[in-house]
Amino acid sequence: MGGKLSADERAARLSELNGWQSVAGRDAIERSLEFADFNEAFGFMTRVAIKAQEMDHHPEWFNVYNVVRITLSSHDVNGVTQRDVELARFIDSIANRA
Ligand code: H2B
Repeated sequence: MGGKLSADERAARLSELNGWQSVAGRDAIERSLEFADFNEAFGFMTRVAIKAQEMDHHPEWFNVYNVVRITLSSHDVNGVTQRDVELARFIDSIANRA
């Protein structure tokens, strides 16, 4: 289970996601999200953290006040896998409710 997605598979999955793009020079995907304020941003991050812990699959992320920038990559294979797509889908599903 769970090897790196091929370039075609990755492009197909990216097109189904919301606002994700490939990272230049690295096999990873990223999305930036903007919230009303820090409280909403951190509430969102808390929900993602709980999901990441359940999945045992963790984001790389950067937060300044109301902005959260997330990079997803599977460190064990150094590339994008179905686990990253699953976490990205979860992030998309809660982003609009934040
Ligand atoms: N997160 C990500 N993004 N990639 C991994 O390979 C990974 C992880 N491995 N979270 C997990 C934790 C591993 O280190 C533990 C030991 O299961």
